Parts: sequence; C-alpha cells; structure tokens
Amino acid sequence: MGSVRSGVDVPGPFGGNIQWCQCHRKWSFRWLHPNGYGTLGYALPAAIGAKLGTPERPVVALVGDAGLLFTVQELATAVDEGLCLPILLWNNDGLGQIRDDMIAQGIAEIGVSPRNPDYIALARAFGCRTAAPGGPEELGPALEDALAHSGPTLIEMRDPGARP
Ligand SMILES: Cc1ncc(C[n+]2csc(CCOP(=O)(O)OP(=O)(O)O)c2C)c(N)n1
Ligand SMILES: [Mg+2]
Repeated sequence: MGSVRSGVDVPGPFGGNIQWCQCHRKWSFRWLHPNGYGTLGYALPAAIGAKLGTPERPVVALVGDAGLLFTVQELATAVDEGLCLPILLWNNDGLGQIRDDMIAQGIAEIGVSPRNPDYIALARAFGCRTAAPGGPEELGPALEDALAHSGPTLIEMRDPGARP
C-alpha cells in the first residue's frame, strides 16, 4: 500500500480485508465505502465510476474474494472502457469476516469457505490483465506497473494461511 499514499481514490466493499485497511491506513487518500449496509460488490463498480468521473486521478479498487464475485462481470466494462484501474484482490478463500466471527463465537463454520474460481483465469477470460505478486515486497512494483497500464489489472494476493 506504500504506492497509494496520496491523491488516490480507493473504493472498497466490506469484509475483513476492508476493515483492516480502515483501521491501519496511515496515508491520506480518498476512501469510498458503502457506509450503512456495508454492501459487498460495491468496490469494482464504484472504482469504475470514480475513474470515469475523475480520469486524471489514480483509482485503486480493494476487494475480497467473496465481494468480487458479486459484481465481477464489471471487469468487462473496465476492459471495454480501457480504464487504468488496479484491482487489489485479497484472496483468503472465504467469507473471512463471517468465518472469523463464527470461530470466535464457537459455532460451526457453515457456508463460509466457498468453492472459488481461479480468479486469474476468470479475469483473463474478461480480457483483463493480471498480476500475482509472490509476497508483500512484490506488491508495490505490481501496483506501480498497473497504474502505468492503460487498462485494468487484477492483482491477486493470496493469504498464505488459506486453502491451497
Ligand atoms: C451483499 C452483502 N451480502 C452479505 C454481506 C455480509 N458480509 C459481510 S463481510 C462478508 C464476507 C466478505 O468476504 P470477502 O469479501 O472475501 O472479505 P474477507 O472478510 O474474507 O476479507 C459477508 C458475507 C454483505 N456485507 N453484503
Ligand atoms: Mg475473503
């Protein structure tokens, strides 16, 4: 996230990944978030709208693996419009926030570890560029690279503790 220090619009939906970012962000950037219902599926369409509305500003979308699936088809729009748009996907192969709550409450983890698609293959099927940084040290360069590209880039970061 060192690459998105300032002057960047960052739409995110809801989930553990977004709450972590909200708690830990140290930099000043415009943060777009669906306050109230905290609706999953918000980030990608909101990022597309932000980029179309202010093309001179860098925009980055932050999404979880479950959240992205609500509106993943909008990748086609981002590709068609040729939008410079890094989409940071935090893939922990699960509805992490709900799963963590279930574990904390000592109740059965039901329906929170879905059968996920191969997100890199899915993005490529929409004609979207992809990147898969091997670790945090590769994330900054991948983000810089995506911000220099004239189309969207799905950047998948995998939780090393998640299912293979
Ligand atoms: C439309 C919608 N359905 C359900 C929820 C409830 N909900 C909140 S967080 C969450 C899991 C999100 O998973 P993911 O996007 O993968 O983020 P993670 O918590 O794993 O980082 C769900 C289902 C919601 N916020 N919005
Ligand atoms: Mg998740």
